[in-house]
Amino acid sequence: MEPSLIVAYHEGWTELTLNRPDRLNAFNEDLHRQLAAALDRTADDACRAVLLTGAGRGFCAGQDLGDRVQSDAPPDLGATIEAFYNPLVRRIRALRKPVVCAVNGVAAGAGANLALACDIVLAARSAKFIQAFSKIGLVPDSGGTFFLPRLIGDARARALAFLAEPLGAEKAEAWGLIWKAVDDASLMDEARALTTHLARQPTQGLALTKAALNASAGNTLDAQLDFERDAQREAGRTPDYREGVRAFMEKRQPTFTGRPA
Ligand code: T3D
Repeated sequence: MEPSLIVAYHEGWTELTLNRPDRLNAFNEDLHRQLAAALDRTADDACRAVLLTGAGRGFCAGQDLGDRVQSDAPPDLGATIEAFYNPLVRRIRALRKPVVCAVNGVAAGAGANLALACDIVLAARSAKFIQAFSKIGLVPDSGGTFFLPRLIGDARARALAFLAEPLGAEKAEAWGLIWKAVDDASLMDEARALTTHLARQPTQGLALTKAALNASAGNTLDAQLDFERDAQREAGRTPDYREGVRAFMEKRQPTFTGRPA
């Protein structure tokens, strides 16, 4: 049987491919468990960046609704959010390395918000983002109500959430929802080149930058200034900072190891 997640190890980075293409990579429990375990393995220092994408013509269609055909009692969706979707978003945000998402096709429901939880999102020009929840009476989850207004503003967030209209990749880029829309044919080359580049950068510094940006959403300016001070103190102790300064002074390219202080 095909694995629901394909894991490919490269030098310094890991590529994770959601692999249920006949269901547009919708999540069942097996895929959740596989992805959680794979993300936990990327915490290893040897992995300095992660690339997430989908197999086939879709990125991810959110929850597999085939598993939600109701019998008599309604399901407790709060329990599955608590068990699977919330931990997934938390894992990605807490990972001390950049997570790139290559949205290769439609990203709907929790699939769209999974992409938004990643650090840098590239999307194929033909890809679409759909807050599909309202069509089945649900609420945007997996951080949708957090990420959308912060990325694109309240007016657009409300319309996308209430109307579930598809948002094309180019408009998503223009609105600031994602980093970049790229030609379909070059998506994976660009995404892999970007992830390879990130895997050679000062990993500890990027981890601290990620933590600072994560924290800024809930902080006052004062608290954020304190956070930056502490993060900078930690970054200043890393071998990569020393190497970066030396390389600059010696007018050569730095070689970063990603090692902690
Ligand atoms: O339940 C909980 O635990 C709570 C958490 C919820 C999180 C959520 O994500 S809720 C939202 C769930 N997702 C959706 O509502 C999206 C459903 N899918 C669609 O609306 C459409 O499929 C798309 C707009 C994403 C793509 O449309 P299109 O026309 O390109 O493809 P299609 O023909 O609809 O889908 C292709 C196949 O994938 C099809 O199967 P078939 O007919 O070829 O055998 C379709 O049934 C299947 N598929 C697509 N999405 C899902 C799915 N099967 C199960 N679950 C899906 N979510």
